[in-house]
Amino acid sequence: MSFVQAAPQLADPYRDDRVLQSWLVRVLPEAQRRAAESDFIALAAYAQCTYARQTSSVPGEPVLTQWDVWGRRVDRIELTETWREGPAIAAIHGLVADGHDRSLGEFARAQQFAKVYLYHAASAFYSCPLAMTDGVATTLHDASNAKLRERVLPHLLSRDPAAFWISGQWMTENTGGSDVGGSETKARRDADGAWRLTGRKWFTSAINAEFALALARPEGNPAGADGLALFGIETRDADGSWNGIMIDRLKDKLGTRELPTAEIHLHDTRAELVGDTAHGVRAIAPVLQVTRLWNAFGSLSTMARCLALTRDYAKRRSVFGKPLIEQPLFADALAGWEAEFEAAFHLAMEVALLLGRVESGAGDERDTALQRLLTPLAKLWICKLGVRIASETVEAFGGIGYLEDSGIPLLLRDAQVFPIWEGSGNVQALDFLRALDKLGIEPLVSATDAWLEDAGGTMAEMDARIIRDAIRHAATWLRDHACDGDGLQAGALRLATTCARSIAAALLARHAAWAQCHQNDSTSAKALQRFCAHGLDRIIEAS
Ligand code: MFK
Repeated sequence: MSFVQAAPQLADPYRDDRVLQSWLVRVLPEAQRRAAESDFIALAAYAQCTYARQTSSVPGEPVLTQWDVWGRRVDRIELTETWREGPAIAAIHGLVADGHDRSLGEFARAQQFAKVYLYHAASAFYSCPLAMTDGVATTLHDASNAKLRERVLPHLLSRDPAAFWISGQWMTENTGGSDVGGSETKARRDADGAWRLTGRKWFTSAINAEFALALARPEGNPAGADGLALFGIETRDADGSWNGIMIDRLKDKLGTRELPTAEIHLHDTRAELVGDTAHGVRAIAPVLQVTRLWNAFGSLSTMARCLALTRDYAKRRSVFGKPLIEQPLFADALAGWEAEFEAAFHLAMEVALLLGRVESGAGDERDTALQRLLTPLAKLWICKLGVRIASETVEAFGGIGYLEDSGIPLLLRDAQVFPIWEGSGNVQALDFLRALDKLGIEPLVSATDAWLEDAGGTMAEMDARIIRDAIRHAATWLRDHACDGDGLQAGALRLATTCARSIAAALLARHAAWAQCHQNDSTSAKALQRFCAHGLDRIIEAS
């Protein structure tokens, strides 16, 4: 028989992930880590199970049936197998609940996002509604409508699959997803004082959700973002029929194809005010902050999957007399991507830690500022990096990587959603400017110094200097452009990328020093050198 190439095998996403394992030991208190370990192991096993399913069958897609055989409008959606499994996996392993579990203290978010990292690549984007559910729960904690809060929150945070609800977030309309102030959906009060929404929502992902938050403009309110109010909607009536919602069609997307994303019309849909009759964009901001962190973790999870498959394949694939992994050029390229991934991992995890610290009350003003500043940076840089690493993965597999039934093209198509979902890279860069305007860049400069201080003498002096210089260059550039609105906007992406990479490098340096000292492992230190050699400073690319 002629030669047949051995297919790659997916290593254990928990036990065989050096970066995750080392981070868990350094950061999570031992008792908490041991308590969460059965969930980590189960989520990794589930990932291997869905990978086997994915590579042995054609992936399904949701199916919308608008009319039944008798001519009744039903808008019924059939979900794929992985989606039908989603509620039980999410509830039992606390993928949303952990982040809001005060008994986990300041590490609640860190534990939650370690699980999200393990689950996302297995989830066929069931992680999307979980991200929105998490963001909506975060918003509802502070909702002044206590009745709504007390009725809905227990469902969103339930660990019981039978009681668990997912939530959508309906912001984007035909007018667009970035400039939300142009939204056209109207809100009016009916005779008995209940709010009714009418309009068209254009990108409603997970339309099977039991609940949604939506922006709409109460009658008489002014145009623009401030005239919008935030509403909560239970999507179904008590008899299971839709609450004034018509599904026009499911979107035909490049990726995320198991995720039912719909165009819908609202016709007098019953809704409840979350709080104020205006300032809805401000009210929905916590949803954006949380889902943007989920985006970063989704991208990280995809990168981890890409790199694990590439590494395994490179051991099985022999060319020009030896395995690919032993070919110096291939090994060098892979080490470069692994270094980028590792730095990204430490940035995302730091944001998760900061969020947990702030929400649990353990954080101070500096933590609050850092969490606000680092969220758009993590979303921006990590989501773009995911696309590049997925693209390199396709290339590493050569012709097979270009074939659908290898499962590899799916990684690239799915990765492409991260820079778009919940605001493009440019929107994140502008959000970073918005945050800098309120908080200044000093928290980033002093935090970078502190992390490098923690890294101490174990790191190369040259790398420490490169990192310090890059973040200071960003601060100088910002000061020089303070009175130049157009220049500031034009350079926002370069500024944000410089800051993201400098901070990721400082965080990797801190971890590398710890791993060298406590685990006698210099792999992270080598990754740091490699990452710094790629360059941190994107501002110099200007003009
Ligand atoms: C897996 C899924 C697959 C499905 C495919 C997905 C395809 C993509 C579908 C989409 O449409 S995704 C796009 C979703 N849209 C977004 O993520 C929104 C993007 N736009 C923004 O993020 C804008 O910055 C935003 C609408 C939030 C605000 O812009 P505005 O209208 O110019 O408002 P403004 O005045 O800057 O901010 C209003 C208030 O919110 C301010 O508070 P104050 O009134 O107290 O001053 C801001 O400080 C506050 N705010 C804005 N962004 C914030 C924030 N607060 C905290 N954190 C933030 N990030």
